[in-house]
Amino acid sequence: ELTAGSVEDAERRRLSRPYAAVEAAALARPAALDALAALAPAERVKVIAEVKRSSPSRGQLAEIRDPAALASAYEQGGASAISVLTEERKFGGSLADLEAVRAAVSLPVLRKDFIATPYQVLEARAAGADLVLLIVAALEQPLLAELHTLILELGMTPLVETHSADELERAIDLGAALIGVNARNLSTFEMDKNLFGTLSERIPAGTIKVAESAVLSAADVAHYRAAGADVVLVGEALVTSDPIRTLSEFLA
Ligand code: IGP
Repeated sequence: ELTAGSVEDAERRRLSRPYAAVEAAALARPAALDALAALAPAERVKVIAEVKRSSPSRGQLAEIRDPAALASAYEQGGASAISVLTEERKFGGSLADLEAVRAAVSLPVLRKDFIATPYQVLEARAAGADLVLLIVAALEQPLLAELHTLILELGMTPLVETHSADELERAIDLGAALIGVNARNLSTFEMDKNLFGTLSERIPAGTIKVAESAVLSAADVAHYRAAGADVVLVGEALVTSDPIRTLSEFLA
């Protein structure tokens, strides 16, 4: 039986897992799934569906008792990949959520977190992630480049998140194949639904373009699609509704 204490103990053991052990676990995983193939531009927009309990801007969004069941619903509803928030303090997520989702679906899975160290990238692969988010605003260019390279070396796909023309230039300098534009400013939480359209024309041909955040309706999906999005990343709208029905509206 799991008590609060035993969960904390498990967490402490996990956090203290030495680098070499995490690296060994990462290398022992079956190969990562090909996320670029899964998200490749197609006649229809694609959806990355997010398992998201809470956020600092919106508080608790949903009580997700079974992240694996939610992810299976996303898969059944036609999502092309699953994003799992693993940040614990503000988003209520965990690597355990990611592992549970990985075991439940055959779609590529994204570790969504504030990644700032190689250790976290290894943890992602050890938990079964196929993609890892890199937030340009949070990383100096040399560290961003180092993490980008490590993700590729582990056979995973970096999703490089931007929120300005300067950040987009830095993502392009990396040679990123999958670039996101987040409508939400992560410092002020301000939302700009038109930012994607402003930046997307500067994204080089051959790059997969992801519009992140502020997708609440089929009209929002159409708005991003018209502005050139290959993929939309959706959290709140899915966890606060019947996800299969909402996905069918978004993908109609
Ligand atoms: C999903 P929304 O508005 O659909 O719930 O947003 C996703 O874009 C958002 O969770 C997100 C995020 C992030 C969260 C985008 N970038 C970086 C944490 C960290």
